[in-house]
Amino acid sequence: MSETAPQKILIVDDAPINRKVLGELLKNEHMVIMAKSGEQGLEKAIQHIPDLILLDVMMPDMDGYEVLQRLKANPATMGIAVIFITGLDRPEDEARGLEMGASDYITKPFHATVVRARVALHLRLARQHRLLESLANIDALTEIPNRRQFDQTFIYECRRCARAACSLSIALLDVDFFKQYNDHYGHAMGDKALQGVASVLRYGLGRGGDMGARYGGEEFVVIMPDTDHIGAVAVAEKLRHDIELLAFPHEKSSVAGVITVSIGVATVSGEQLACPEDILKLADERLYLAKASGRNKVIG
Ligand code: GH3
Ligand code: MG
Ligand code: MG
Repeated sequence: MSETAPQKILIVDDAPINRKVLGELLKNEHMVIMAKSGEQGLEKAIQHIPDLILLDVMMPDMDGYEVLQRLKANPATMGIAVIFITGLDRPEDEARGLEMGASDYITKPFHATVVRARVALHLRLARQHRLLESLANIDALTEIPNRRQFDQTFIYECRRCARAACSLSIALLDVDFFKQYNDHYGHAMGDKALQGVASVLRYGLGRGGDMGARYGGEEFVVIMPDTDHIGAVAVAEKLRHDIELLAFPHEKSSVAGVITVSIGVATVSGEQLACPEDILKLADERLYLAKASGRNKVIG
């Protein structure tokens, strides 16, 4: 994102006059999105992922504290800065808002210049925060999500799938005979091959909710929420095939003469979702079976 791209601000307030005043104040410099209830605020936050949210506290359907709590519970929205703009001016209200994770607290009636200045400050901080986040969550070599990002998303998806009573699938991929590849072609070529495998995970996953990450070394992992076992094995099989089609020559591989991967797939639902480690263990056991039974295979 360029430094000059306009940043998105979501204003959540049930009073039309407040939305109008704040909108007028900010619309020339920023992209402004409006929501007239807490529920709609959450929907629009997920839909637009704004850089900043100006949040009213007292709203009839869902108050601002609850909206904030829900934003903070969702990895997709937890990083968004939230400023409360509220008529509640008791110190304990302000302290509560800040303790719950709001970035700032502005009491009404507000001064236009102060709102503008604080919005500018938090947008600046949001930019810096996002840059650090992406550095912390993206693998430097392959530029796909790293283990840290995977761990966060995995725990979140396990909880979400448990609540929604759906199944969650995981695929663990490991490059076949990669030590020999490095030994024969050199570490720099090894790095290129890992970038190739990562590009298949980045572009070859069909559904928006699926996420491929570098799990470590020459191992990769794919999370497939709301995906049953048959569907997950089909996705894994497609990935295996696409990686083979990259056709990175690997003359020391006895499997196919090109870079290949072995994949273990596990699907869980219901109570099993309470133990994320077990899902990974199951996928890992199947990956081991795929290795033991000849490599360049999917075992589900
Ligand atoms: P298998 O088919 O059983 O998986 O055998 P393997 O040789 O792939 O497995 P092993 O675990 O023995 O070797 C993994 C190799 O991956 C060793 C390690 O040096 C290499 N590797 C791990 N991370 C990187 C990396 O970032 N770049 C490069 N070039 N190599 C890496
Ligand atoms: Mg390995
Ligand atoms: Mg390997």
